[in-house]
Amino acid sequence: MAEAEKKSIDQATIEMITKAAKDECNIVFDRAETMRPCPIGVEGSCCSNCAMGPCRVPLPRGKEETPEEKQKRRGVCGATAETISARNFTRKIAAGSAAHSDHGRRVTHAFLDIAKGEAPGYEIKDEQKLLQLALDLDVKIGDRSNNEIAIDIGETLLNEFGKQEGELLFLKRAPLKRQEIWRKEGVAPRGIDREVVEAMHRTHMGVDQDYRNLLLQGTRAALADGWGGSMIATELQDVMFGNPSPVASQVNLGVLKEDEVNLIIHGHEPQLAEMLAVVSQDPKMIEYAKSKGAKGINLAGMCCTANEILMRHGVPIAGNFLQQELAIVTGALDAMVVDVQCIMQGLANVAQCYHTKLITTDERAKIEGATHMEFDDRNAVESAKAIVRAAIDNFPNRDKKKVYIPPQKTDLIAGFSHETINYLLGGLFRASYRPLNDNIINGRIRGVAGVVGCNNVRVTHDDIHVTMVKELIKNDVLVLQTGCSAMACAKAGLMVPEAAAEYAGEGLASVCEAVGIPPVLHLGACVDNSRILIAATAMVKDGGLGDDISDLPAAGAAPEWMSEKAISIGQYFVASGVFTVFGATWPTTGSKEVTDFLFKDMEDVYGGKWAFEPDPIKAAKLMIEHIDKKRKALGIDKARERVLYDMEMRRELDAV
Ligand code: XCC
Ligand code: SF4
Repeated sequence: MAEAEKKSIDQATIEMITKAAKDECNIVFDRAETMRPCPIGVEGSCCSNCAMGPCRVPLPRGKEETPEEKQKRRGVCGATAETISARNFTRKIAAGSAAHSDHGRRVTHAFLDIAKGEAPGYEIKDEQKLLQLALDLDVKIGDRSNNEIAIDIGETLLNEFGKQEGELLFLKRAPLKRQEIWRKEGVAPRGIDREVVEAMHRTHMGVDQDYRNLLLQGTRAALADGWGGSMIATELQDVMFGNPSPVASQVNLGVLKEDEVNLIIHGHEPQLAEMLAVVSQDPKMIEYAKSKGAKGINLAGMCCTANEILMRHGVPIAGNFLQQELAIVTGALDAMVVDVQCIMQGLANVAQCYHTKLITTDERAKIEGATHMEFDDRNAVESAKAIVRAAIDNFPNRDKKKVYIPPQKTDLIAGFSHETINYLLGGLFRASYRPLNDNIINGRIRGVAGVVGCNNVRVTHDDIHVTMVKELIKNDVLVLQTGCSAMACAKAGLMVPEAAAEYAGEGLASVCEAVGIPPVLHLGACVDNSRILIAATAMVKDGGLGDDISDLPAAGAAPEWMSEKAISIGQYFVASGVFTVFGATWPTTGSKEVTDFLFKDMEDVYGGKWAFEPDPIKAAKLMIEHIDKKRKALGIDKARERVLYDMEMRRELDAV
């Protein structure tokens, strides 16, 4: 096998890795070879929280440790491997929660600007969701205008970030039993910022030095993400930009066009992307592009910003996390426009090998060597136009000899918000999760899995996602996806209705075919993992599947994770009652106690727990085992056997 073919299962990616080598351009796949992971850091056993260190407390290799030796395995301050491991894990959660929540905060500010009429070009698009939110938050509706209601909603939610006492308001959306667990354990978040700050404080040198107590705060900071910052982001984005509904599009580097100005928007926040989607279709802009010799303007997305505008506008996706540099390697990308998160600094370097203009747009995320063109949502149209113009101006600078766009692009259907799943399954007039629950109870659908998260260059790109998801749907597990994982499976052709017949088990396929949905549903960006929490809660409330999220035949996974945000997501899923399996690498292997707490003890309290399994088939099996365990506890395991028996008989009859 050629070197590049070990690095990805995606043909476009393989071709671009080969092209980068030919063009002598250093990319992430090369850097991963020269930069090997630190063996001590990778197991979570390095502390650099004060200047007496960094201290390394790795497990002794190749031999059992005596209790005396373990006693001595400490940092200079006396911190144990447990403390160091739990501190590092908690800090990852804090960073992940901070990232999602600061995104949520920025969205809330934009929402308020729009409601106050200070952000021309935007409007409240989804009135129904606005009113629903008002009801949820006890905001008066009466005969007030949408904007008046929105101002109250915006202010109420903005207050969630700096709140010092009480509880986050969205916790009330969870099943009652779940809320009680959180209160009893003392992990109900008080305010979003407060939990992140407290996590940073408690992990500072010489503060919290009991790993259980540290992880408790980690849980609280994670819940402040899932049921706080991320949920606020999703809700307000939907109200401002429209609740997603099923939409057809395409994914992979082949969506770039040789004869048009190619502009990619990459990162996470949708405000600029929304405006770019509008401005890039402006006839005057297209005219301008033509004056430079291009046939039009081609906007595509990358990473989660891509998911946002895919879900709402059907804007095509150029690729997932590990393809960001490769988009530039095509030689056909005129501007790479970035906002925040998951933006590799390597982009600046790769852009120098080609003509691509790298444009940063957020004051929180500048990159040396990039052009900074700040985006201001109060002056959105003009800001976005300036960016599109810069891309157009760069079109004539393409070096034609260096242009090669790989042909791969795959069709997909995206846009499955919690509400659309509701309508699709229940019908417009009696929207409900009843049919989904019924099909789980009668066994056609075995259970539900959320497969989410990043790419990680330490494993074969996309391979782990696709292998795991294929195994799950083959076993009649309906898969809900977000993030870069969704893109991996979309590229592999799993997000079209026809995939049901080709890849899904008979039970799942029969339901998908009846409703006309793919067996793998795209729910959006990583902040939209909050949609999975809401969907899970709706399933509980609809009845027949227990009275808590932890009773559902459901599981979660992030098989190629790399970001700290993924750790925060995993922790809030586990603390919400979901069995969650991560692949690639596990950051607490340096402490048996901390790992046992996460992999075993958490289940006693929260009904959910972590697992680590890098092999995607084995990981899928763990998820299926868990789903079957829950089916059994609900007393619906027999129903499934009947369904399978029926199908067997049908097949035999067909054969006659
Ligand atoms: Fe980033 Fe969200 Fe991970 Fe992809 S999946 S690499 S976090 S873009 Ni969220
Ligand atoms: Fe070492 Fe303790 Fe300082 Fe960490 S806090 S670097 S373990 S002395």
